Amino acid sequence: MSERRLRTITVNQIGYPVGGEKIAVFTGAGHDFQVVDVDHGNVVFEGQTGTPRFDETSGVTVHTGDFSEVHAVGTYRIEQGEGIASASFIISDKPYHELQQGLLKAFYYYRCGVELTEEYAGDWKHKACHTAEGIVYGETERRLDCSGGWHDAGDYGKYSGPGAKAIADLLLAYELYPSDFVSAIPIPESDGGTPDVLLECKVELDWLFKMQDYRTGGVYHKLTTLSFPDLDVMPEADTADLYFSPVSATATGDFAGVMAMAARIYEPFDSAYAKKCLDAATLAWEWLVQHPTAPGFTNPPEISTGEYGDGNDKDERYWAAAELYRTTGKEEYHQAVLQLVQLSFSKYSLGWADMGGYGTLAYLLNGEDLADRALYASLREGLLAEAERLVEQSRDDGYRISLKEDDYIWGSNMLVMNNAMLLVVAEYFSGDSSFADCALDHLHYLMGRNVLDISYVTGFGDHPVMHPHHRPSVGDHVVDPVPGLVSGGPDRGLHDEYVVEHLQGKPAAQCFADHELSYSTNEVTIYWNSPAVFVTARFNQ
Ligand code: G3I
Ligand code: 9MR
Ligand code: ZN
Repeated sequence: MSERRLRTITVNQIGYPVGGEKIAVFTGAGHDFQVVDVDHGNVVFEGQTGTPRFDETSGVTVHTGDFSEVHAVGTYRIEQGEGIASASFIISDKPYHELQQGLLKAFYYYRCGVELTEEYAGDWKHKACHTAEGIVYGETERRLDCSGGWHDAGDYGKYSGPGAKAIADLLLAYELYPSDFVSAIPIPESDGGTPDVLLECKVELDWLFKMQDYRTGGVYHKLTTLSFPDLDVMPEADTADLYFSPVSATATGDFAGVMAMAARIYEPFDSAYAKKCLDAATLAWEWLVQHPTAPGFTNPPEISTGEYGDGNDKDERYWAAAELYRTTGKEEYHQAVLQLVQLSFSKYSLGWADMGGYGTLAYLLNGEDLADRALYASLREGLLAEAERLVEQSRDDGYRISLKEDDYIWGSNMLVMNNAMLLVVAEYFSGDSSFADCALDHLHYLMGRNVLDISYVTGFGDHPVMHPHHRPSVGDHVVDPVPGLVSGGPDRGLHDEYVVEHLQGKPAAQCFADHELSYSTNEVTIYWNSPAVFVTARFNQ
């Protein structure tokens, strides 16, 4: 990682919406600051920062400067005399339009099994990859088509549960904010009719169908080579055999949930496809009913790729039941929700392992009239209480986000965006815009208002991540990484050799290395991008 002098004034490197709060975070000594119009060179606002305080998670003393009074659309910079300046940023009605498009376009770059053509991928084009049939682990004679979908991350594995989370975020974003998905990305399938977000999700759904064992309804946990290929291997050069790992209850629950959701959302565009989704969801549900208890997935001995282990499958079952109820209205699924909701798991989490939040959202979005009144009220109340807790935690944080010190885990940026998503949903159900303000603070953090003055999205902001642990970006010899990818972010657990060597003793929010070897802090995944699409969609309203 090249050493770079950190700026002492950090901002969202994209910018701020015209209305609402605009805050920069300062770490230097001076308190007076000016907002300068970059195009005209004049000072448009002068202010003073507030009382400094030490922020433990970031390890710096911070103070904030409020320039919410600047309302004119334009490009600005914050300055504090000679040589001290922030990144330049815009103030506009929809500052995050391109960002949202870029975050969504990332899924095209993650595509597997097809050529990424110059027309759509530019310099990041590559040949079709992973087109051979996969071997069903433990059934050497059985080979099945497994092409398509999205690569999971910086590796080329394809994992059913994480894929379902990514689709769920994108479909929820579309469901709540359809007007933000009108412009073409574009992708090869763009037809001006079906929104691109649905066409892109169909790529992953089409692959997910192949992960279901039609004989039983169970869903294979993942599809990967036995071990990870080297870091500079392009997708089309990764030709080792692919294996379907065994069926798991978590994958099957996620599959049922996302397919039931897709059945509802694709119905107006393609009812035959919607029926196919619902049939697959129903079959998966039958597997779950027949396997009321199942051990958590662990890698077979020969397989060392991502495990995505998760010992609790109640949350995935709950999500499946809630989506099936919402889509079909059938009482059996309602009864299943009422039973599952009593079990022990988080009802508000949106992580790849903890999918209970999606069940709760499905139940609430279905409306009070079709719900058990008491359960509806308690889930709604619980959601708002959780959001309120996030707001309070954010008040205590120097960079105004809800992560506490021990929340800086592998993929902490997923937590940043998941929490923002929950806040946005709380606004949706309560109409209380203070939840949205707090969610926006989380986006500001992601885009540069953080102790490392870095935009965690490749290709966006004036100091973005440049060296993600992403095999195509390492192997393609193009200087810039594939754009629009959300990096995992600081992980205080120091889970790879590179950070163990370089980041000992750093405060939590500084446990990040923009280095391709740091897979535990600087990898990218589809399910870190997807909640960011949801959040930006809200702020493009
Ligand atoms: O939840 C616990 C928390 O309670 C505890 O306080 C904390 C302390 O470290 O750990 C938390 O668990 C972490 C877990 O992620 C949370 O989701 C584990 O430490 C951490 O090791 C685990 O990391 C996962 C990582 O794989 C290693 O298993 C990431 O979530 C997961 O996103 C990542 O996924 C990989 C795939 O395996 C392969 N493909 C790339 C992908 C991204 O790196
Ligand atoms: O590249 C792999 C990455 O996608 C995974 O998230 C990570 C953790 O499972 O592992 C990476 O592979 C590394 C392996 O675990 C250890 N040797 C170095 C590999 C990176 O090239
Ligand atoms: Zn591939």
